[in-house]
Amino acid sequence: MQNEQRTARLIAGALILLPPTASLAQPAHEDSAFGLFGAFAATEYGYFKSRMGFNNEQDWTWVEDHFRNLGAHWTRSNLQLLWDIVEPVLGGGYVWNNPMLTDPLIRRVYREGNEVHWLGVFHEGGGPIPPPPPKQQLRNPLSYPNEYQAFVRAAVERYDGDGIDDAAPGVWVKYWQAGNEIMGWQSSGRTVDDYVQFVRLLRAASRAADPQAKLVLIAPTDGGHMDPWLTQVIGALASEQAFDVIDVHHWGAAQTWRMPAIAQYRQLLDSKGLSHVQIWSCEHGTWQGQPTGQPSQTEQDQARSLVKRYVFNSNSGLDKLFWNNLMEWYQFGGNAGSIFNSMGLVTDGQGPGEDPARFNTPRIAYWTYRLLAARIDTHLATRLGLMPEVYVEGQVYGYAYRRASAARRLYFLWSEVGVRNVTFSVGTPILRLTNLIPDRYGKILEQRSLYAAGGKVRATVATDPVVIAELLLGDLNCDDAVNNFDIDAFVLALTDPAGYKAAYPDCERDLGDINGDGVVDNFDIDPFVECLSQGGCP
Ligand SMILES: [Ca+2]
Ligand SMILES: [Ca+2]
Ligand SMILES: [Ca+2]
Repeated sequence: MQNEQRTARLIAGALILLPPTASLAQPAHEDSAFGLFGAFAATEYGYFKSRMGFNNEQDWTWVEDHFRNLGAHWTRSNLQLLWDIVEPVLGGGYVWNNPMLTDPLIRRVYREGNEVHWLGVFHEGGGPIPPPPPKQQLRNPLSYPNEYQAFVRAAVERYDGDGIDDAAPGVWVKYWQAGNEIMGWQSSGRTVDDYVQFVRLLRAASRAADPQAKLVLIAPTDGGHMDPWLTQVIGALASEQAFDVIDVHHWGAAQTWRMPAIAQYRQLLDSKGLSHVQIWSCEHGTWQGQPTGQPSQTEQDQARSLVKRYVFNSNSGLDKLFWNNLMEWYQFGGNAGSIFNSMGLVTDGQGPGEDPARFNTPRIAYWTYRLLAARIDTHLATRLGLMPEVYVEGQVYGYAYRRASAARRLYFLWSEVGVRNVTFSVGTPILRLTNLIPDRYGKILEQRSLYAAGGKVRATVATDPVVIAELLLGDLNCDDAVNNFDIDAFVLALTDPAGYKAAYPDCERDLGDINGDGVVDNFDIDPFVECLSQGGCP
């Protein structure tokens, strides 16, 4: 206790010594792997906002609530750093509050308590403008390198959170993307060499404003194979410390959950001395419904694919995945059958194969995303990789994680070929299986305890991905520790099994079988007290 008081005094003293302008504002969870693409927007989601009667502020409140509920910590939007929008007349000054709401939107993302990070995309320019159109053609940054660098410096300085020329306290943008997608760069006739030049301009200008600024490269739109255009860019810039992240967009039908390019990019980057460069997928999704010319997919299909997209690809080297989207677009690009009308974690009920009665309700994939984020986000678990005891290529997949809060493991498993029995080594005698595909209200449909024998557990896996969690003996309240907070739960488990089940629905009464004789009874009391005194059961 004395030590705690001393520590508290030291912390209080240190806080007083900090100058008032010091940046304490960095939102938590920069390492999070869970993002949502395009969630905070200015001119998008018109159909949804109009039906809800939302203005942008109300829409952003709706968005924030969902981020918190989902456990998402990243977002990205393409349109707030369109040079022509922010600086409509060259040399005529920057308009930060413009039709794309650059200032209000970024400030809102960083509102206190949100714990959301924004990836800012410096639009590649040089081609036709996305709607709404103030002009037909965007300026090509390469045609005005000095003016473009001045714009980049001003934008990074405004949102970097260093207390100098900042838009608002709390805004903390550290990652900037050099263009959206490769196609947009190519369609205006620009080459790999032109792009390399663009990256150099951006790198120098962003670092001049913020030495910590990180750069993300422009994205290819298929994770099926490496994009030769991008590999040329990586090769040209490899020796310059010019970028920190590559981005690979990936959608497709539910069964195209694998991104084989991720492992290949990882190998390429490592081979060029770029092992610090991360790989993100900042636009990523699959649909529910039947977009034009595409297979019909159920909400379950979408949710199953979401688990595999996260678990398989992150185990191949993917560091972040941004789902495309929270609320979905309506008639994307004027196309009523676009796949992008039907990918949202929350549906608008519009689009082929969607249920109109489901307007503004979470799809099953929403609940699945939430279940995953609460278990495997970067601050909660460490990847241990493929489970060789169960893995059969094309048939059964299994990946292990170690939880940060305790030395116990989580196992994610699914089968591509129907029901399969698997047996694998585990570290605890009791485990809990949870099916990651709940019902449309988020209710878990399958959850049961598994018991190891001889250090191995046997489980049945099928189409729905499941997580099997090692449980801590004596941790009757399932908070990952064995201590005095477990006493009430232990007493309840001992005296009132039904009451225990009602009070701790996600925990397991058998964790009170401390002496391992198969029943929870008075003979477990003495060993339980011993567990408490030792901070854990032997
Ligand atoms: Ca600044
Ligand atoms: Ca829709
Ligand atoms: Ca406990």
